[in-house]
Amino acid sequence: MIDVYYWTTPNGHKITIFLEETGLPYSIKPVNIGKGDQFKPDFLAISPNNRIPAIVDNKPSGGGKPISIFESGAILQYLAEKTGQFLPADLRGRTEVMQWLFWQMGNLGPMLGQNHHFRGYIAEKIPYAINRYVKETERLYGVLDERLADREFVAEKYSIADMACYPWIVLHERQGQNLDDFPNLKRWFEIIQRRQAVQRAYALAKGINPAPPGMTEEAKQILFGQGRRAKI
Ligand SMILES: N[C@@H](CCC(=O)N[C@@H](CS)C(=O)NCC(=O)O)C(=O)O
Repeated sequence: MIDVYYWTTPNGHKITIFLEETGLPYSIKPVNIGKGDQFKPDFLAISPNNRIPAIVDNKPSGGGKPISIFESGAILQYLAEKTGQFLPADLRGRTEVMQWLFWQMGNLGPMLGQNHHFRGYIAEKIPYAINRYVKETERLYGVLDERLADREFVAEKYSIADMACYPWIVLHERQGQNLDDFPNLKRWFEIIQRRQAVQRAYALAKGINPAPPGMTEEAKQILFGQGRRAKI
C-alpha cells in the first residue's frame, strides 16, 4: 500500500492519475495546504519543502523499510520504475520521457503557478507581473503545441511526462489561455481528459475537497509570503 500525502492541486493530481492508471493500491492522506497541514512535523519529516505531493511506499521493491519521497517528478519516476509502466526501459525512450518530465518540473509548473498567483490570487493587480507570466504561459503552451504537432503524446507513448503536464493545462482558462489557439495541444488535452483513470482521479479530488475553486483569505495568509516559519 502506498500512502499518498495529497491535496487537490495540479501537483497532487499527477500522482493520483498515475495510481489510477496502474491500479496500484493507495491510501490518501489529505494535507489541507489552505489550513497549514503542510507545516505539521509528521508531514515535514516526509516532505521537508512543505509541499504536496509526497508518498510513503510501505512495501518497496526488494523489501526493507518504507521509503518516503517528495517532489512530484521524483515520485512519478519512482512509481514508474516500481511498476515498469509509463516510462520506457530503453535508453532513448527513457531519456525522451525524462527530459519532458524535467521540462514540466522546471518550467510549466513553476511559471503557470506564478500566473495563477499574479493573475488570480492577489488583490493587487500588477500589470508587469501579469503580462510576464501570461506571456510565459503562452510560450510554454506553444512549446508543447509544437511538440505535439507530429505525435499523439509528449513522448512516443502515453507516459509520466503527459501525466505531469496535463493537470496544469486543465486550468488554461485561469491562465488566460484559449486552447483553440493551440490545436495540437487541444487534441492531446481531449484525449487525456477522456481517459477513465484521469476522470477517476478528478472525481476523487471532488470527494476530498468539495470547496469551490479559489482561495480563502485564511489560505492566502498561510500560503503566501511564508519566509522562514516556525513549525506548528
Ligand atoms: N516542485 C514541487 C511543487 C509542489 C507544490 O508546489 N505543491 C503546492 C501545491 S500545488 C504546495 O504544496 N503548496 C503548499 C505551500 O505552498 O505551503 C512538485 O512538483 O512536487
